[in-house]
Amino acid sequence: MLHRVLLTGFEPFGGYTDNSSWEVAQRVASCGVEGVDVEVVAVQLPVSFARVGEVLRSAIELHIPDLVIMLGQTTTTDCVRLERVALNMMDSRKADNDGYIADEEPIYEGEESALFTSLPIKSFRSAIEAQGIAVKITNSAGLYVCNRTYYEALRLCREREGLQAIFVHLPLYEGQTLSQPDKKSMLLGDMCRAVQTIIEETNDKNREV
Ligand code: PCA
Repeated sequence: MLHRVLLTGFEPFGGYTDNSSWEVAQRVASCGVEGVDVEVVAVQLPVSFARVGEVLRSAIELHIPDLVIMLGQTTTTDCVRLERVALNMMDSRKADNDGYIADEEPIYEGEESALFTSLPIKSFRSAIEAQGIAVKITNSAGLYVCNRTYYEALRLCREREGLQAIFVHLPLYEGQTLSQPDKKSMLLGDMCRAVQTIIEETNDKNREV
C-alpha cells in the first residue's frame, strides 16, 4: 500500500506562461485517486540546474513520500512519455531560468553514468494504453533540467529505503497551443488520468508484496 505520493511539476520556462506538468500535478493533488487511500502532495520545482536538486531533496525530507512522480513538459511529443533512465550529464542549448547554459557537465563527478527506475514501467504503459491514452517508454529524458532532476531522485532512492521514483514527460495541454495549432498537445484530463493510473498500479503492486 502507498501512503504518500509526491508529485512534482515545473514552473514555466521557454517562453510559455504556464507549464503542463504543474497544471497536471496540481489537479491530481486536489482530486486524489478514486479508490486509492493515498495522500498526494504537489510541489513546484524551479527550472534551474543549480537549484532543483536541493528543492527536490527538501520536499522529500518534508513529505517523506513512498512514491515520487516527477512531471515535465516537452513540446516535441503528443503522448505521455515514461522515462526509463537518467544520465549523469547536463548539456543544453537553451539557458535555464537562471540564465545558465550547461556544457557537457556531470551532475555528480565520478558517479554512475546512468540510473534506472525500479518501477514497472511496462505495466504502467499497458495500463495507460488500455484507457486509450497515447503513451510510450523512452530511454532518454534529454540532458536539460528534467534529466538532472530525475538523476537526483533516483540517487535518493538508493539512499532511502522504500522510496521509488519515475519521471514522466507530458505534452503541452490544449490551452497552450491555441495560438499555435501546428504544435502537438493532449487533453489535461488524459494526462491526469495517466498519472492517476501510475499511482493505482504502484499501489496494487505494493499490496501484492
Ligand atoms: N521540461 C524541461 C525542464 C522543465 C520542464 O517542464 C525538460 O524537459 O528538461
